[in-house]
Amino acid sequence: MKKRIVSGIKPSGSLTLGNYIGAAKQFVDLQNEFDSFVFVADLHAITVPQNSTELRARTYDLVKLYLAMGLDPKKTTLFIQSEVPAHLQLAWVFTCSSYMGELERMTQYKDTVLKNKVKQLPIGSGILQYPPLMAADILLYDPQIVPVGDDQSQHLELTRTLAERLNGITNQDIFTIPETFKPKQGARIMSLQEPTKKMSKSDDNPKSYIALLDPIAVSVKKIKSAVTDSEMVVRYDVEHKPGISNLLTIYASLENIEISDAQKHFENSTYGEFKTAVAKTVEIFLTELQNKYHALNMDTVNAILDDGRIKADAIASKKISHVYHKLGIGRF
Ligand code: AQP
Repeated sequence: MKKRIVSGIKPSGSLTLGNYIGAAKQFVDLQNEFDSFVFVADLHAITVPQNSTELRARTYDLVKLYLAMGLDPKKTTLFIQSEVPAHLQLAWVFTCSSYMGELERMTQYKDTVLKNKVKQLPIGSGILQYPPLMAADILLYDPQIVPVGDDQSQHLELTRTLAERLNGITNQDIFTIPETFKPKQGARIMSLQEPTKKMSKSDDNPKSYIALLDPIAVSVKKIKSAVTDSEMVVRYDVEHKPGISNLLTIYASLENIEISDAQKHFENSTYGEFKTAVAKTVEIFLTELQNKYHALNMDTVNAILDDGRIKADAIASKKISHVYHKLGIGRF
């Protein structure tokens, strides 16, 4: 039997180059080798307030982008998280078996608390419960591998802890303990404007990220105005040259080469020449992606999602019944 992978992305904004390089690119590469499940994490998106029309549109956008990137519905079960009720059912089990201290320690939670305090916004409790839902998303399908970017490693570690805890409570291996799979390079693509900070789709400054559906000319301009340094040498050094290192990582990831080879390629280039070359690589990648995205129609997308929902639900509903049974929930 093939080993399984599961992962998802939340439609909380327009997908970025960071989401692609750190996560989605791996989904595409791994689908040939693994039994693959990829979903749109729409329930995660509502941990922060969303406009309903935009959320629905972004959900479809994300599915179309998954397909345009190369996810093949014959190899990958593609579905929407909210259409498989067992995600929320199992999330409650993990909510009850996780501790406040563990949830409050999560960096993503702490960052949101800080951000909202500065903006004087209330802190929704959903953001605290994000990791139990993520644990459910994963453990329902018993995957061996979960491909994610660097920022999700901590949540994955908690997922493993929760799985082990439940296995311990029931004295049975009801959950497979999954391994985190991060790309060799590009696990954390940085903001183009503040390269010590992660590129994020919900960043207030649109110049900080490349949105995959941005007009190409806008993306080219964003690369060309990316923050660098005054040394004028194209060299990979994350600590002292985060901006240049980030652009080298983007270039190497999209060209499918090692960062060291990219650095060699640009050793005699000026920053202007280097940025022009990175922008060209991004332009070629986005043009191909957007052409494929625009060629997809809603009927095709809906048929793929119907099929995905049926396949995912069959596994997930069986799993939740098993978990409830083991925990003594419901009738004999
Ligand atoms: N900058 C990044 N570099 C590499 N990988 C990244 N990922 C996100 N940003 C980067 C990876 O993309 C996957 C999906 O992420 P998500 O949408 O579920 O949540 P996120 O990690 O919170 O992504 P964003 O873009 O930062 O969203 P917002 O701004 O809404 O919070 C994950 O595997 C993630 O690691």
